[in-house]
Amino acid sequence: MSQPTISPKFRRADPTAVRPRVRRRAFALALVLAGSGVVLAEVAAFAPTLTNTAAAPGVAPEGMVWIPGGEFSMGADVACEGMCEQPGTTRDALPIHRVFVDAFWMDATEVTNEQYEKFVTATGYVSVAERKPTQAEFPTAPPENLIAGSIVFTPTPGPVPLTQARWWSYVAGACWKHPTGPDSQLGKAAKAPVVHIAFEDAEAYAKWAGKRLPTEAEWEFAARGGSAGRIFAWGDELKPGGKFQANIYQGRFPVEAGDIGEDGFKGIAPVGQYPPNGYGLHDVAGNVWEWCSDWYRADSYARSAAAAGVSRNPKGPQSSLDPDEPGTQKRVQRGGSFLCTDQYCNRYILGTRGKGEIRSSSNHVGFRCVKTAP
Ligand SMILES: [Ca+2]
Ligand SMILES: [Cu+2]
Repeated sequence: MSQPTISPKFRRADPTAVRPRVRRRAFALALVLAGSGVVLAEVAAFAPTLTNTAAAPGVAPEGMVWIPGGEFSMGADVACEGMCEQPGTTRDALPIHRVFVDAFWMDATEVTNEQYEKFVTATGYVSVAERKPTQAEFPTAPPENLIAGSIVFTPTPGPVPLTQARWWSYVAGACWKHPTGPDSQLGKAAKAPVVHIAFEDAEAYAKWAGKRLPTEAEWEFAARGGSAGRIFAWGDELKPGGKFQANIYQGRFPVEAGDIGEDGFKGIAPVGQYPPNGYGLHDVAGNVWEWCSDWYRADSYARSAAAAGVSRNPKGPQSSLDPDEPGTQKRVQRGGSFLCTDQYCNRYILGTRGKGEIRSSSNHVGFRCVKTAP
């Protein structure tokens, strides 16, 4: 048990980034990566994706699609204004650097409640959010705080400063079966992505299913769908032809009745409601964040780029370091969620990175799995 200093009330790190205006960085720029000690004279631009040519080895496992692998440019180079640079949409997603990944199978959609329930029925698995935190794990927490639960998005009565994330509540009894608390029902949401999944829950499911979590590089290669340098998984326009391509957030954030659902969904959506990307993957942007197997470090890309050459099948750094919360152990999360909005956090932008404390869960984090090709 790993988080002795953090009250279970505050296990989850807040999502980050504020008020972006998306535009592409047109020129190389001088960049000092805080904390890394690495100073780069310029940021490399995107280069074409070199897709492996080997065909899929036989029929895809149920619900999975073939990701051919290859060499690609990893990272994000959109620029933004205002509060966006604290901590910045792309600050940890630079520099753009070349990476090679082998082929693999990937779940076409996020893991659903229905799928997760099969796992629980077969194994009796109890998720982190369902376990009562112990005094041994949280020696400084008042006993009354040691209650099983998870973090739930709680809209505010009115507008609030976006510099403090006041829209998260620790809700006793919230878990995958009860996404917004004990009074909520699983039944209606069989095809919705499972949420309130801590890292070890996702790993346990993957192991049971004979799969694993994607590395961050695999996830991004797959999300790019064979293209290179796009701002979004579907192109460079947020709403091509006026149509949303992902379940994100429209309306005033994060107020009550603020989520107006112009994209077809207020809150979470069932999986697969939007067109798939070039590899047949649904919802690689929006809906729920997806765990990756890599430890999160803000300077991972600077370290990869400093190593020179093409990084082959990278598995991420050996340990976690988020300068915003140096004491916490975080893994990478990707894709953004139904709460992402350009007013606050626009990590539906392809190549941007998220992170989560490994034993924390919330109602906008889920996962999908991959399987190594034979
Ligand atoms: Ca929406
Ligand atoms: Cu976001």
